[in-house]
Amino acid sequence: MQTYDRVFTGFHAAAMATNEDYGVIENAAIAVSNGVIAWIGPAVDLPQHSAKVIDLGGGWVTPGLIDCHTHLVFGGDRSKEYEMRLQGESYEAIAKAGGGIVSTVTDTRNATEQELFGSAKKRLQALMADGVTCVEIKSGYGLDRANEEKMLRVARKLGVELAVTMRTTCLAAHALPPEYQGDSDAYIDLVCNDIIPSMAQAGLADAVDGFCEGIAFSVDQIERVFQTAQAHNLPVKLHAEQLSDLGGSGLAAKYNALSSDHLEYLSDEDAVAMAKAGTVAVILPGAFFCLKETKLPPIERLRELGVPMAVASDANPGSAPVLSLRLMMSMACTLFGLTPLEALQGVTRHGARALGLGHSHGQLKTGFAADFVCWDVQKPAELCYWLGGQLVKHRAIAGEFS
Ligand code: DI6
Ligand code: FE
Repeated sequence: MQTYDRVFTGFHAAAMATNEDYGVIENAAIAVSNGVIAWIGPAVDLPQHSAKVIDLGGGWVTPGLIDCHTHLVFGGDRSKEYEMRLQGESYEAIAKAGGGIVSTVTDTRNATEQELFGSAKKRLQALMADGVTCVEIKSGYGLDRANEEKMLRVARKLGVELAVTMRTTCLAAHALPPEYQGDSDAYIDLVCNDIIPSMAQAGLADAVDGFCEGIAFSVDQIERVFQTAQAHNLPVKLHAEQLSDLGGSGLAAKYNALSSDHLEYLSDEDAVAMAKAGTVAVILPGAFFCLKETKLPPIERLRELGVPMAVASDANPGSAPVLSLRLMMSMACTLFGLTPLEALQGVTRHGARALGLGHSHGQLKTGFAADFVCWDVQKPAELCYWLGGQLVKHRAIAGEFS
């Protein structure tokens, strides 16, 4: 007789445990112990047990969705800028004129930890209502030690209070703060000599990210950031090739980055480098859509090279005010040409890998976290097919059922 904490039955599962297919298990059962999947398979094969059984009453169970790239903690909003862009102003022109990211920096610096917590909590609850059980949150709107750390303390607290799996990323190299105008190297000194060491010491960051772009930092500057991260045993990731090709993804691959994100302007050479390094390509169709971009990321080539593709929200106040990861799955299919299977892989097994959690999250598999969602659908492809709506029937995080 097996002893489990609880057993779930009454559903079909898309286990997402291989690269090739959904890993369908019809009429499945999942047994959970200590927050981990202790057994999964067809219900008829379930070992004899004495645990409480919860019948989910139909639908499909997938791994809980993983949003591996967000900027959920920030002050204020940028709806004014949205209106300006609708009038024809470009994202880059607004940034150069002191708006854009820097305006969110002012609002974030002026916000208390409680205020940031309150506004980010609502956004995270929206993502969770649409199936997210694991989320990454970046800093990057503080741009000094105290405010960058404030952002990640809020993120950590959100993880605890909402019982979501939380990964935090130091994105101090996101934009040049106004007080360093004209001296971006001096700001990179601050990032490398002060902000990253302090965050590493405080255990506030699980990874280090940067924005490698004409309106942000150069490849050489980002390389200094990566070297610092490495010296503190923190894995790296990068915003690269969103608006132009600077070769950031090649640098990311050189530093064995967990992921390189955006990639609309990715060169073939850098795609090959990512494949060799095992760096995940995180595609962000929400930012592409909101900025009305036209250059598509080289999906076919990434597929051909076997680069794992993750899909994320990029939830941020400027280029992607996104509150639904499922909507991003849909856009990844419609705008970028992913299949619904690839989109689901992108928010489960590959999203996990982009966070360094590929060994424990994003698949329904023995020994993996019991984070899963039961969806009110007849087929997994419906997760991409429906835009909006309430498809989540039930959710379990670390086996805790709601
Ligand atoms: N790329 C993005 O998509 C966000 N940051 C970045 O480096 C945008 C951030 C913002 O506009 O506030
Ligand atoms: Fe981003």
